[in-house]
Amino acid sequence: MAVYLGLDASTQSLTATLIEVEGDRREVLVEQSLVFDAALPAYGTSHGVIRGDDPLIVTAPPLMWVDALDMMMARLAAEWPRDIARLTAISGSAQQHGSVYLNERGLATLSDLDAQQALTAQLADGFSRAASPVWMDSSTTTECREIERAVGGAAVLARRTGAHAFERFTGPQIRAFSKRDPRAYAATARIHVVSSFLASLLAGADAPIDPGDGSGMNLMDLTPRAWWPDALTATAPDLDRRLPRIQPSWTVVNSLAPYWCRRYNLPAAKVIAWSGDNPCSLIGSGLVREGRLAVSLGTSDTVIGLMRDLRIHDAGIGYVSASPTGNYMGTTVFKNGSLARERVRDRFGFDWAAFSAALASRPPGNLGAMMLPWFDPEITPHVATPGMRRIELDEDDAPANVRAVVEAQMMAMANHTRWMGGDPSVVYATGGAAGNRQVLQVMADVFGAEVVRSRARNSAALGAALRAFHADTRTTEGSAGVGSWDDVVRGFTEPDPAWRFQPRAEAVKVYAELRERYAEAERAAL
Ligand code: XUL
Repeated sequence: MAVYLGLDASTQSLTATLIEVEGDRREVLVEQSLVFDAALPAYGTSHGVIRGDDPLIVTAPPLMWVDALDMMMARLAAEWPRDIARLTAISGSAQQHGSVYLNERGLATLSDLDAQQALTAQLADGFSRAASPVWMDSSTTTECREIERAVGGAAVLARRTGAHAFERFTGPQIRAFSKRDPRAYAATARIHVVSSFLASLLAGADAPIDPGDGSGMNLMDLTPRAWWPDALTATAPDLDRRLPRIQPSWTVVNSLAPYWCRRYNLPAAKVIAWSGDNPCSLIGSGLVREGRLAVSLGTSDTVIGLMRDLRIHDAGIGYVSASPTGNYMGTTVFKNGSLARERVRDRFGFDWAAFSAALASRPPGNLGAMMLPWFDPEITPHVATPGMRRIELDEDDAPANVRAVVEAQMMAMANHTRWMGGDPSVVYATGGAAGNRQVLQVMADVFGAEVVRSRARNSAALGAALRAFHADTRTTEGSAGVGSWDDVVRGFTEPDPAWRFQPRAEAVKVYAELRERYAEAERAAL
């Protein structure tokens, strides 16, 4: 019986999902997380990141991700040796856009890992940049405009790469680094995204970037799924030789490096290319057909959906990526996700149960009280100068503030994701806050669609495990292989019957009007 491992290196934690597949028998064996702040306090992160004096700059130590991977593999091998002995293939998912800068030594170390020494010791001096910029960084507005101008405008860039230049995207981040620290840039031999970096460590080889994560860089030509020379030239000198190759999401990079096999007694499983967390969530939520959306309520709130045909939003809301199924997908990100909900919760000294009770104590529409929840700089809509705004909202009224933050988030998501394919018939809720029934009822009422939740707690890690399964059955000689993506996800992604929420007609009517008012308030504030 084959066992597949999916890892998800998200902003705040590393999660491992082990699944077993044997014909129609499909089972999640293990779901384990390691939270960076708690498990690896020496790196000094808060919520997985480091913020300095400049609120626009947000980074994470790449060595922390290395440490976490080592720790997780050791734990899996020690605690589930019998399952791990049947490990057939591994893939992974990682927060998108973040970049890792290796010097010559670091690049050489990838293919020469020594099983006698911890990974961190071998890689400690392998970076030309100690701090990796992550998706929460919004310090590169100047570079975004420079890149757009150099390629002939924002619309040209979007048509080629799927996106206007976004501050967090890897290309603008690389440009900023090459300008701010040209010597360190010159000492950079390889620039990986988080996903391809971690895949490289498992494979003991320089792993490719898959087209799903490559789409989050403002550097890849979306149709041929290859680096776009104009974007490379517009971004930084000699970038071509610093980037890994782009290869399909189902590429077998190598077998698990001897480091892992010797050190933890792991089998030489296939290492499949990693992808971004949103492309992996698409699979792990079962969004292998159009007309379904997934809303992930995590550090960021992210809305994704499969697209058969390429559709670009002209005004630069959201972006289009290559999907791991071989099609396209739309992604729209709202940065003020769980941190905004936590701010409101903490301001009134609530725990999540009290937060839910407060939410349920106010009617749909919140008696007209509204919030623009831009505690941090916002991605959608673009808000450079943060600041939460209240509209007819008493700042000391706890239930009203709780309802206001949740309604605002849901209305912003519903309004700004229409471009991805119209109103969805069903919304799959995932992520931490999807465990809150009151929040999901608001989501159903605002979207006017059924909201469901699947049994898997981490759709990105599950999606990575399912991609490992898919790639393995494609490549196993003599195997019939899986017929379709519907077959791949079958038995893992069906909605949990205990977690289905129907839109309520009265509330849907209230929100239809309120969504217009909310859009108006956004326009007025900007
Ligand atoms: C996607 C995005 C975030 C990160 C972190 O564009 O910025 O969703 O992938 O999860």
